[in-house]
Amino acid sequence: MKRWRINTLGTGGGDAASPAGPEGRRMARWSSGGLRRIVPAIVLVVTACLSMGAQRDAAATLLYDEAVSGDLSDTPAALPALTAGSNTVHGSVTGAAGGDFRDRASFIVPGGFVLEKLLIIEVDASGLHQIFVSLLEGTDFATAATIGFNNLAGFSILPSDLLQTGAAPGAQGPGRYFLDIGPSADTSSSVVRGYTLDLQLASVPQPATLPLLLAGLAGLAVARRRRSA
Ligand SMILES: [Ca+2]
Repeated sequence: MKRWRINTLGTGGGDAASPAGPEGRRMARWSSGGLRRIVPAIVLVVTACLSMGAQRDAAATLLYDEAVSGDLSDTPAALPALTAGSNTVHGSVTGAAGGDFRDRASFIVPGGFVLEKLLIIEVDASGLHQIFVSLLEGTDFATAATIGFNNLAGFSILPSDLLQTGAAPGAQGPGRYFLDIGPSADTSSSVVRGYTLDLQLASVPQPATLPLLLAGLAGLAVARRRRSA
């Protein structure tokens, strides 16, 4: 590990090597007042950066893993509640009909949030991306309408955002949604096609907070003008 050595500046007048005159006084000021002011500021910035990183990490949730919670089947299972940030779903399908031919699941986008991205971040099928992912919206799967579809046959560039491919429906507001995942090519082959999806949930500013914010800013401006008058 590399060691950093900090050259401390003279703290008193006893060091013969310390420059005298204005230069010396300037350095002395740096060592006493300047450093005292700067060091807490640096600590604050570093702490803020670290805590931001921690929040990002905390926002990455493994929402569902077939290896842990069981195979998703033709009947859509309700996924756990999404949280703001990344919500990953990890599973696999095969091409053999009657086997693990479909993975279906439902999830809710709660009020005040949007599904900002639906990323297909990983597909494992011997280098071939032979799956499709559909996003549907509705109260139940039988009548739900398809709003996004991504067919990953062949070599696709990942991650791929389903909300920005095909018809590119864009961010989706509050409601009930369904995922429908299956093999898109070589459908008679029993090769296992693993996948990882990332459902990215983002909060939207409430319309009521904007007028409040503007009123607060206007109040501050008036108060400042009165004070200066
Ligand atoms: Ca599965």
